[in-house]
Amino acid sequence: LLKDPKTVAVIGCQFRGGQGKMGVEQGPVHLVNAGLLGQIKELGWNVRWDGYQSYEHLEEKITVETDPNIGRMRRPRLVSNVCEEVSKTVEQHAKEGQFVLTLGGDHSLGMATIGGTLEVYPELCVVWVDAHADINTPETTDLGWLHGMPVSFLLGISNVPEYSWTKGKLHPSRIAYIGLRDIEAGEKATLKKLGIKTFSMHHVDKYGIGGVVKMALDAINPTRERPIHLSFDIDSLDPQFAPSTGTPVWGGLTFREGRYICEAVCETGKLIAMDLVEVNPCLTDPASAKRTVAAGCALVRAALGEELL
Ligand code: HAR
Ligand code: MN
Ligand code: MN
Ligand code: MN
Repeated sequence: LLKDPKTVAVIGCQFRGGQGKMGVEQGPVHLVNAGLLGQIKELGWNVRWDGYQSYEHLEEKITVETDPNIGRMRRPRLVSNVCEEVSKTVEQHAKEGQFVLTLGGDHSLGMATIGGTLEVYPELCVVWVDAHADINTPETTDLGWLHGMPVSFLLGISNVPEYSWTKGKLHPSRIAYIGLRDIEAGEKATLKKLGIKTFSMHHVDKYGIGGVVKMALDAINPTRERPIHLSFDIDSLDPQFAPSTGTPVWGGLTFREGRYICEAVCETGKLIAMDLVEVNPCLTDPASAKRTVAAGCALVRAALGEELL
């Protein structure tokens, strides 16, 4: 899948337009300043740092005035334009045989990153680790923020002309969730209707994280031949381990459980991309922000093979 010498392309997406809080655009800076790129190199990877992507050219052009809501969707054109651009960047790196690591930024980016890898790996499956299902459609969303909606665009169940670049190629049998505990009624109905594999915190308690990851992979990748894209929302972790995030929910994964998911997915040898999103270092005291960033770095290292060395 990946070309030698094994290279990680790292994209620092300074984007917050898919949600309402300041600061999530600072996630990449804090992760990099914590030494993440050096840590990845130490694991034996070549690192191709793609730089901080600030999207100012789009934010200047697509302002609040020129980007009114579409239905309930907030900042719909800005999110679409940024994600389309990110998607092309991700696709290009994947095409070159590089592992693509995207640092968010908010989780609306998920439609971009997975949209990009799907172009290169049509057989791709997705492990989405999150407290939330992020599968709202323009019809079911309550608040209208796009970070609660990316999966619906990947599946092609949200039809908005401004998002026609999202091709909706992900089959519902190719995505599994781990860590869910805050899902809205409309989302529940969608998940049920499409028969999507969901592993909530209830299942983590019941079967243990080892059992849950195995069941998730058995469902979406039974022979372990498919490439895997891991989309990791830091709010899947319990707030005691990752307090600095926009929508924290109690009762989440322990740090070890989060790490285990990354280790086990890495162990398949099929992981080709990872997103680490919703790290917002500006929402708490500096010590809590530091803890959140350190957890994020450790998750990335595990996904890139730290445990296997
Ligand atoms: N379900 C809610 C919404 O759609 C909350 C969205 C979640 N926040 C995130 N994404 N951090 O996982 O608005
Ligand atoms: Mn590039
Ligand atoms: Mn999310
Ligand atoms: Mn979330």
